Amino acid sequence: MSAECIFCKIINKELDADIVYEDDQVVAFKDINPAAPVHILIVPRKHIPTLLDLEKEDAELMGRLHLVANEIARAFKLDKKGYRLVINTGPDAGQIVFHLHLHLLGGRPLLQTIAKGRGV
Ligand code: DGP
Repeated sequence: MSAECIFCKIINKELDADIVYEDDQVVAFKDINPAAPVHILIVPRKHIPTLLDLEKEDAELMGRLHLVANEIARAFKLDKKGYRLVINTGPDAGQIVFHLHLHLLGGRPLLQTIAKGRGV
């Protein structure tokens, strides 16, 4: 855990968030500034700043994050029409919170672009 990290604070319940899923390795909560009707952030409890900081030992954890995404997608009834996962990595991608997270977006047709922003 990192003392200054807002997602670590959410994970440790020091900061409020609308948590929709948690287990021993993963926590998921609604994005404070949603870009789609369903916009959930899926985060590992382990503080990994960016995808570039992944280590070999994190391979299984990355798989779990994706399985959790499917579970949440089904719970929010996105499994028929689908959803998008986005991982912003570093400043050029617009990453603002340096604790690895998957954006799960769905509930409306998303533009055929991989760009970040309101049109994701
Ligand atoms: P990014 O680092 O750009 O991949 O996105 C970070 C996202 O985190 C952004 O969409 C807004 C969201 N966010 C930032 N601070 C908070 C917070 O305190 N609570 C919640 N629920 N979401 C936050």
